[in-house]
Amino acid sequence: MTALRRFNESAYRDGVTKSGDLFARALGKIPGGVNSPVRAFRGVGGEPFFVERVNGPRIWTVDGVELIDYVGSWGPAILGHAPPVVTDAVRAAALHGTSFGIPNPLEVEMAELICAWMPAIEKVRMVNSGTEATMSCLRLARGFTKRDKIIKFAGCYHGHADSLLVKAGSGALTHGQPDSAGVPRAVADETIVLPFNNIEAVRAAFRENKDQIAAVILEAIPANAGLFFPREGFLHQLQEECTRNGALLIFDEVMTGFRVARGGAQQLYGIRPDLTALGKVVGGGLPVGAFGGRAEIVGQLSPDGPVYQAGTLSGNPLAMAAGLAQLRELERIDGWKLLEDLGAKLESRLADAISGKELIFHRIGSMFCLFFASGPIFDLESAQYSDTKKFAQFFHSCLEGGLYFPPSQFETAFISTAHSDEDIDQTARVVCEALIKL
Ligand code: HOZ
Repeated sequence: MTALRRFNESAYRDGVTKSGDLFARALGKIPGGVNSPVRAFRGVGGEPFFVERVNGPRIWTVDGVELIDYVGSWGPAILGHAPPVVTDAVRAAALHGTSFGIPNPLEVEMAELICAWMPAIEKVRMVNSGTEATMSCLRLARGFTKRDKIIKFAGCYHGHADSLLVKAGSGALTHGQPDSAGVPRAVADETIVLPFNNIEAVRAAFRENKDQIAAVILEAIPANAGLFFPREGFLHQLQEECTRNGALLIFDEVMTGFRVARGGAQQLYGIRPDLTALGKVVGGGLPVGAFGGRAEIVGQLSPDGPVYQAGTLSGNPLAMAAGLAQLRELERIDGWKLLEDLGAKLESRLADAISGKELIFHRIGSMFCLFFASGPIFDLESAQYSDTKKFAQFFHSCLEGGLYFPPSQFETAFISTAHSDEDIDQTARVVCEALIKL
């Protein structure tokens, strides 16, 4: 890779950059200069850069800096950026119109594909974001069970709906605001927050709130407070507790769905959740989410049932075309095997640099995260032992070396099928150098 320019060139130190100018203008008109807080670099210091174009595993900034990207648009870009199968599908669909607001055949194809790949989803509805998907799962669970309370886990992030912005991960955690202002107390009070991987806490919550809990929602593989994993048996125990107590189990697979395996985390762990929320990969880079599950529950949605949910752009033909093209290509190339091989290669290249240090490398397939701690890390509290100052130094060293990782300790990096073996070698070299400099 040739870095046309690097972040440590004098022009960047002096702030005379197109990105700098754009950010100054953005600050005047956009809160924080960004349209989503995770982009703001506040967790690592400095200013975000602006991007002109992306292709495969690479991004080019407006100042001509070339970077190998491990953010992947925060998850959707599993085939890399602008894969021709997706851009061709979007172009072809756009020629037939960008939005109908009337059923279109691609929605049916998408619903059939999702239900085939995730058998726990017997019926599915398309929405426009992961937030909409999780929010709609909660309403559906409350409508179905006729109960109000939900259990979530500290550090899990399920988008920015009111009930879920309590001890949330991702940008909320990065910016030290895991409980958002503006969420009515009465709403937050219906959310019971527990430590991840602690089944005794779940049992106690069910005892103390008998017949009041509608659902337990979780990221089966939490990826918004760094990346950590469910302990052996935890997910099955959760399912047993939900069944015993008449509550629904909701898997938020916005990050893991169609990424960690064709059938997501639920396939890997052999669990059939009652409801599943999807986003990111399913949309091929367009704004898409989906939620679904047992037909008996999803059948409560309007117009069949009393739970209302709607959307002008839901099932949008461009978005369906992009998502279908991406998913079918992933299957054609056996993308999950490729991603595992690339991830394993990166992990093995980093092993020596990490072993024996206060560093923990967590990876599942193409998702990974480096903690600056001695571990073990299995919940929000243990993740917060990571040294975020060291992470910030590491992030900037890598950026100068031509790598773009998520600008926060409390996010997860993504490999795409477009990353080559050479990209992984180069990444490992830069990461090892960055670790030596700490
Ligand atoms: N859900 C993304 C990963 N934490 C963040 C996307 C965003 O908030 O912009």
